[in-house]
Amino acid sequence: MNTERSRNLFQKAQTLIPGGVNSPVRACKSVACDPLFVARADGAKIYDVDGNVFIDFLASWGPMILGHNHPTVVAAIQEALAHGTSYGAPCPAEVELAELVCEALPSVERVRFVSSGTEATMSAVRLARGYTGRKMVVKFDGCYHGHADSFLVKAGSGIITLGIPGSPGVPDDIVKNTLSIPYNDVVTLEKTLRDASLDIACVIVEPVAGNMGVVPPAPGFLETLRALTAELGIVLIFDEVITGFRLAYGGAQSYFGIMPDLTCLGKIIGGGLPVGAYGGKAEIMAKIAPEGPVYQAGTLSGNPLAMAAGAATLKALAEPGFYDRLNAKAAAYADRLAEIAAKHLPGATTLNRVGSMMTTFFTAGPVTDFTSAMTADTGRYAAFYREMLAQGVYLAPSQFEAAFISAAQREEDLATALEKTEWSFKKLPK
Ligand code: KE4
Repeated sequence: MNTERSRNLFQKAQTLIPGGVNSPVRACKSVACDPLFVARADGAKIYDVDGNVFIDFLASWGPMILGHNHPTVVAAIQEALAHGTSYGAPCPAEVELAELVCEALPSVERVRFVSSGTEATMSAVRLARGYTGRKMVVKFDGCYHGHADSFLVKAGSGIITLGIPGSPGVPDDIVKNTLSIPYNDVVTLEKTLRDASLDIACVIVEPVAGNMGVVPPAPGFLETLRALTAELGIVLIFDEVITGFRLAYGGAQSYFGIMPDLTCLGKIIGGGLPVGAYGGKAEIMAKIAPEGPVYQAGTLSGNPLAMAAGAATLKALAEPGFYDRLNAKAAAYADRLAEIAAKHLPGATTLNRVGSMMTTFFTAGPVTDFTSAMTADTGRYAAFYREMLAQGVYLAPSQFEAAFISAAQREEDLATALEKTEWSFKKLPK
């Protein structure tokens, strides 16, 4: 595969941008290859600057559930563009997207838009602390909620991918107010939440973990979490930056029937443009400035182009049967993928899937939490990733991320990807 232009661009980028990338996991360090520079994307395909074509399973880390360049999303952005790009003032598009989000998510009565998932989660935690007057934040090992100081404690995504224990620059004074406990461990969860000395403001959870690879909630885990936080007056925050509008039109909270107090969103609700959001109970959201005293702000919050892209995306996702079709396609693909893996690496892989998000772990499994996820053979995943890339299939450059099925992938795309998967498994050292 010719990658000359990417190599030249990467060389120049590294003289200007730390690691040559604007987000660490894109540097492909954990899969031991240099990143390809993308020229364009369309439908189910990614095209790099050297003319190589890939079937895309990264979906820009989740947002591109419709596929790239969806005609109605592009048209909505183009129409908005004709009216300007940013006003720094309220605009009708913000109200339209807010209405779509509040109608879609059963627990969200009021919503505030920001420009990234990180902004959404950091604001939700500040709000929970302001609302309860308490300090401690409880998160789960391997879950990632963006890069705000409070969250860089045993976090997932790029933190485990790069093997960073936490992050320098986060003062102990901040870290001491974040407690990370094992995902899916209801005994530790109950013991922790009932410890009155901890002064817990909130628990933030990925209702389906996507940042240690895909790890579903164990039966009863979310139910226990909801019951305990309700009993103890602790704010329950669902970080649905990945699962929001991914698992169902109503997100994980509809998929599992568990209602959080606050929900964080990102990725899909921007339709590929920068949007995050946090929302939930009106009583809690009323504490946010200018209505209440908890401050949060943003120059590009509610950006008209991003709002238009988000609204067009949600309207397309609201089509009857969209998720039934997407999740059925994902299930069929995952079944074949698991068969191929078991045939070529018997007892050495395990596939976790919820809806259209999945991870093939290179370990016997089961993978139910951070500790079991960490048994994965990241060297073998890296070899698999490189072979799949050479075969024209674009996966997440990390064992600890998700692969996504999109509406744009046709049966022939998935059939081709499965052929390439079998070829790649055959080439892996046993
Ligand atoms: P952003 O600030 O990256 O928009 O969102 C942070 C975030 C919050 N919550 C969850 C559950 C998330 O998955 C994320 C970001 N996801 C990672 C990949 N899993 C983004 C990719 C990257 O960091 O480059």
